[in-house]
Amino acid sequence: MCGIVGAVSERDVQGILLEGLRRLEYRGYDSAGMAVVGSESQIQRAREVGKVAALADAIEANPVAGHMGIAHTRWATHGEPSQQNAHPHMSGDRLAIVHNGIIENYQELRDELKAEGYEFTSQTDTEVVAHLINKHYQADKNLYKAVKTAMTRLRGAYALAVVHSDEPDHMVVSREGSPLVVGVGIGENFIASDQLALLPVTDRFMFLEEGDIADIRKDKIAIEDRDGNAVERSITRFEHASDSADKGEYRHYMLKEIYEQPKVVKATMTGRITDSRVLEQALGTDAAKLLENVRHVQIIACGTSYHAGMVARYWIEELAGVPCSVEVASEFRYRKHVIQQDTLFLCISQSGETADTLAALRQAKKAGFRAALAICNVPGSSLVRESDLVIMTQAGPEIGVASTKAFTTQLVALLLFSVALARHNGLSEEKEAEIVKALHLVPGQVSDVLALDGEIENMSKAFMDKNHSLFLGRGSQYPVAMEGALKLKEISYIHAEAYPAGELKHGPLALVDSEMPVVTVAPNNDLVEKLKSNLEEVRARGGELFVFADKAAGVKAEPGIHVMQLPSVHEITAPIVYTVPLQLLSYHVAVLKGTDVDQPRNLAKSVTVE
Ligand code: HGA
Repeated sequence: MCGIVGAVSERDVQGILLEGLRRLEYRGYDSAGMAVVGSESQIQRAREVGKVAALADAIEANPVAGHMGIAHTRWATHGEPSQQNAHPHMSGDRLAIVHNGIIENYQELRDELKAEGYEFTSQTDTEVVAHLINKHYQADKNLYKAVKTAMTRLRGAYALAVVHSDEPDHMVVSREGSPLVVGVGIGENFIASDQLALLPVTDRFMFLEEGDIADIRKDKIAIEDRDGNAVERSITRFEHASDSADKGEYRHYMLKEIYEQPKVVKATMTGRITDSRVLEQALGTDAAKLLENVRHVQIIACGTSYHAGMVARYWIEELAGVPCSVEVASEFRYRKHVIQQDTLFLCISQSGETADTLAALRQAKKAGFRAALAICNVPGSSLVRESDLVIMTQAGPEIGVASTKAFTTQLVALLLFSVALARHNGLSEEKEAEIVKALHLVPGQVSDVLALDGEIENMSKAFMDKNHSLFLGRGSQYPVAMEGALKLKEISYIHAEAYPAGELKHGPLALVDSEMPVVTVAPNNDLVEKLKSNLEEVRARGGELFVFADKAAGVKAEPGIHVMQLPSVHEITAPIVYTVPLQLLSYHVAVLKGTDVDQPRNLAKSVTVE
């Protein structure tokens, strides 16, 4: 997830670009660079390996002054972090480009361009784009046209910003699959991967849409959509309420974080999928090599992250046909294990500092696993630094102790991983396209569930004076039930247990009576008929049922059975969507009980102790 930033102004842009990069460092931090068109209409470039601070030092020693420039902080996907591979990339000495994303057909384009005499100085896919644009520039010396023509050849995901020193008064930007926002100034304009990068210079933003190309001048912004129509993109003001460290209009951080899910779930897939494919290299430069011969996956995590791992086991075994074990870190680290050959170690932690998970990772690195992959929300955390591959979730800071958006974004990251692994194990293109299409629908489906908040709040009244509850699910919904029960325990202090519904009759059914509400998640999968029989078992003992179900599942409301209809979702993505009503239910029960929702008793957010 690289970060790009650009500015066209009356003033020197170096400081604006550097500050933008510092604010984008959460997206990438293995190298950074900047290219500025100077007063003599020549491009000056600085690139450094490491953090933005290293670039800042380099620029202080050798300034790159000018009124227009582009800058980049990198998280390598093609080619190791090195100065040669750092952006901006140039074609000749007059054209420079920064890029966030992955060009899937870069090898084919690279061969073609090499045959035409273009020389490559990096291993990146980005340099291919630089030469491709330059090639088209030669035809009629028009940067805008050259970028537009080049776009027709690019497959994959990208946000691009391009400058040419012969056209020193504008830059051309475009996006497909990776985010790009235009910051609107007075007598100056900006672009960036994220509006946060530009807050020191503007609070007015235009969000480019997929396939857009834009001409950015200091006093003019012109945008065309993918069909070549001139379009206006509305200007929105940055609302401080949407700042992550602020509760805004919400009563609690937890509620705000539940409501952020459509946005952050989308952010976690953006740039990593096309319409129909997962971009494997978005998982890291070496992803293909490391995933190729994986014969077993060992997942390690704690708490909510452990539940995410349990969902992933269903995906990994079903889609990839690769055996997968899941274990809590505090157990794993204190026992002897037999490591099967070619096992991938996968650890999941929101903070990346969870003591037990970190200790397990450190053991694993000595123990002969094939490689370690981390799924994490905090860039630069210990887990991220110490793993071979990393998939960052894009949840933004999570402040409520009870995890919500971190969980659903972990699920998205795990599904991307499962599909990438499955591709090495015979997943058909059709099946991959079906899953990716289903993923694209998830943010909208989560919003639909949020619209049921009022009804769920109503439902929550039935739990207020209860001391115990059961949560049931089958298949990949069993871990969803576990996560629902954990949420209720954590913030409302009601004892909640989750069971695979088929286990009821082996014991817990003895507990069921009118004082024991039973919550069930029932998407319309092939286990639904079996689940309905389990519900009958509860009903026959006087238990009150609260069922979150797909309409097509045919669960009927009747006395003692409360049914909340959820949108129809694909079976694979259902765990992500079905988590949300359970979060809302716990939240409302806790509010009714008057507990401290954001900081429940006895618990801490980042568990950095054993
Ligand atoms: N493929 C480019 C950009 C990487 C990126 O956007 N990472 O998130 C590179 O490897 O430099």
